[in-house]
Amino acid sequence: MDLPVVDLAPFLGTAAGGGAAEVGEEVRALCATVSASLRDTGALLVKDPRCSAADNDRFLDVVERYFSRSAEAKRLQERPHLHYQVGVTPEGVEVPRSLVDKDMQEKIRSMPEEFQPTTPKGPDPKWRYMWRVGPRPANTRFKELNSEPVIPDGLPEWKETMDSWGSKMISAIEVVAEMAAIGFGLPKDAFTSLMKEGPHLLAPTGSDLQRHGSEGTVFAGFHYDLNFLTIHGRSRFPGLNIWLRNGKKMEVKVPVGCLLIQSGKQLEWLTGGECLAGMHEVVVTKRTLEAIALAKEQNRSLWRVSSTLFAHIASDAILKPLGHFAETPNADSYPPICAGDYVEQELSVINLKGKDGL
Ligand SMILES: O=C(O)CCC(=O)C(=O)O
Ligand SMILES: [Fe+2]
Repeated sequence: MDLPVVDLAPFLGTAAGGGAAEVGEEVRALCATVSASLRDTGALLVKDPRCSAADNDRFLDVVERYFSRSAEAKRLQERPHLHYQVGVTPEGVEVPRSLVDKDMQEKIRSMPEEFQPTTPKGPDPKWRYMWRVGPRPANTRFKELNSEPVIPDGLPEWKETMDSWGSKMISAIEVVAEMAAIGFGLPKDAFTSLMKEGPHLLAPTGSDLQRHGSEGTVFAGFHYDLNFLTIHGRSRFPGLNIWLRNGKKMEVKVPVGCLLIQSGKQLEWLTGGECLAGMHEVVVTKRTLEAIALAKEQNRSLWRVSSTLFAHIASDAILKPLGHFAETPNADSYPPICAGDYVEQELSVINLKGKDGL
């Protein structure tokens, strides 16, 4: 089974002209594909004419150059006292949920062996860079730490590249969120109205395949993302496995020029469990090894960079099953909670206050 690829162009044409009422048959069918794929696979591939493969490459090039600096040089951008909310997070800091969550470990043991995730032996050996995207609310109960963005020296294109890729990814997510809402039979802006001024983060990961390139190495241990929707451009090195709703494990192949969307826990909340947060892991696989061999042959960087962006529901907005999802049998499992409180609660489990999307 392959993930469907949905072209956002037809919807973009329609949306420019008006609301959901004017959405025609063809576009309505695309919206149904979006919601069905998020429900059945927790993921979706999209093509957004506003986000080109060249944009993705420009982003990967800059972040690759940054991660290939020495550990000491990168640590100049480390802000542990700000709980790594901005700047770089070194390898060995992020802890996969499957390492600390007993319920999750229980669930893993009950899975058929062929679909079990690779067991991480400790914290993730991946680096990450946190860059805030989009405006924040003037008045909020959840003021993010008052910290300036951290800009690495010697990369003059950094700020513009991060801001530009970040806002493109948010635009793509907003369209997916509108299409999903229509597909689920909700008003077009059911999700996007809650995303306004959310604490969105562009949070690329960087994994050193030179040092950690043997088959089975776990870069990101089995987990779900606690935000609303996650979007990634194509990575130059594959390795992402996702779990479908039917429990099967699937290796994701992102075609050139496509973006990968994954459902997070806040979407699960808003749909009363119709969509479950997609479980996933990043592991060095045979396909990663092939990509490593090719990169070596072509003298390219051996840093695996992801272009991950975590899109969030605004911290002061209430998470609860929306519209008809409030009537579903599972709705009681998703009581109303402020998105900011929910995020803090999740982070306390993995004991990394201030880290999003893990
Ligand atoms: O490195 C990646 O490709 C994705 C990592 C991931 O799942 C995450 O950052 O939440
Ligand atoms: Fe993730």
